[in-house]
Amino acid sequence: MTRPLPAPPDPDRLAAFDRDGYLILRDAISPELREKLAEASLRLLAGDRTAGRDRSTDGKDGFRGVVAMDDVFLPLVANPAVLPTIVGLLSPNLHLMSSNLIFMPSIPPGGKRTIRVPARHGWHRDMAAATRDLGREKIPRFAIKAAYYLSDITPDAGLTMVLPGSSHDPGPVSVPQGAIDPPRAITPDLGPLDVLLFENRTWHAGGLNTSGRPRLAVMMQYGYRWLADLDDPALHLRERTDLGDVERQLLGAPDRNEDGSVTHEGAGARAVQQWWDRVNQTPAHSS
Ligand SMILES: O=C(O)CCC(=O)C(=O)O
Repeated sequence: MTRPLPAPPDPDRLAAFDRDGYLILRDAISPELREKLAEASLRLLAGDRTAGRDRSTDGKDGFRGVVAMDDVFLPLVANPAVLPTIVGLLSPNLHLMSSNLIFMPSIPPGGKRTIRVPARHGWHRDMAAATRDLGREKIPRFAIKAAYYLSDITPDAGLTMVLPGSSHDPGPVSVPQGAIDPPRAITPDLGPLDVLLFENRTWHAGGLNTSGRPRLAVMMQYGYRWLADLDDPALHLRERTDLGDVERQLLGAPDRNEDGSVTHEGAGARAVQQWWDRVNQTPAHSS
């Protein structure tokens, strides 16, 4: 399947991500898609499905692997407004490690919380298991999340907070006593159609949602193909004729020939590599 080629990533934005550990890409989805994504998310959450369900503390709910649960999420897999920047920051040898729907309820006035309190402030880097195995000084940029927010965006909506520049700081993050956020933490200035990119080393936390409405987000996490999926395998999606080779790679196509025989390591990255070569003649950036 051929689709129009997107613009190459802006080098200044790649440099800003290297420096800050996060980046906002404006107008990454259309209002129509956003509405459909929100509807599909609420449908899933209203159902009794347990496979991939991710319920946690303080009423948080969600799913891992939503791209395999409703086709509405599929346009996010290789979103042309986002993928060039992700490839520019990682390499073409990547796949989608997770598509994670997160429902965060609003905290009622005076409501008790168990996280995002001084004793458990909730600031973290992603990929804790890799950090345990390798040590926090040695963790490189492994993966990038593209976070889309599907509910009303207001200052009290509880968007993800980030600590600018913290991808270079092994931590632990320093939060003053009695507080729940480090002093330079920010809530990114996002519009409804924007996407927030941040990497595994960026210190971040879900903000406090006191808006009176649930906060809905979908986080698409892209990482190198040699990192394990966090979602259940979506083998059926790779058979779909309405998806292209780029999507198939991102959905986990292995290093195999068309007849199923084994080919050389990394061959499964050919689709994004060829796409990237056409999008951008400069070599993929690595950090
Ligand atoms: O829900 C959020 O805003 C934060 C989510 C988060 O911390 C994560 O995905 O690692």
